[in-house]
Amino acid sequence: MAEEDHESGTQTIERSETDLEEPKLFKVILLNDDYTTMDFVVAVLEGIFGKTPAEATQIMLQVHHKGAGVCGMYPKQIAEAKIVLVEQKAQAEGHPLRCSMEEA
Ligand code: TYC
Repeated sequence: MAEEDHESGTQTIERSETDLEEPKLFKVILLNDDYTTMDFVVAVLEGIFGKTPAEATQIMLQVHHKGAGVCGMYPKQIAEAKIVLVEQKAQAEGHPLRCSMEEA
């Protein structure tokens, strides 16, 4: 949107909020394995991804049965940080749990 000031010859360009780019979002995907306990996965989904106990159980079971499931969608750096947190907690507690991410 441009407004001309005819006396001074200057032009003011206004950029409306809708021109701002939304940050790209990335899906954090939890992967199944045969060794991580179901309770640990539910605790990760509650503690790191802010899920309710019911949501966490549903996502955990979907991963267990289908092989993978989405834990949430975040800007790139947040998604990367959450993956590091999951894998650090898993390693500290002796679970092989892994995550991946993909552009949403
Ligand atoms: N498959 C695991 C088991 O039977 C449970 C599990 C669920 C592991 C989800 C990882 O992301 C996962 N104990």
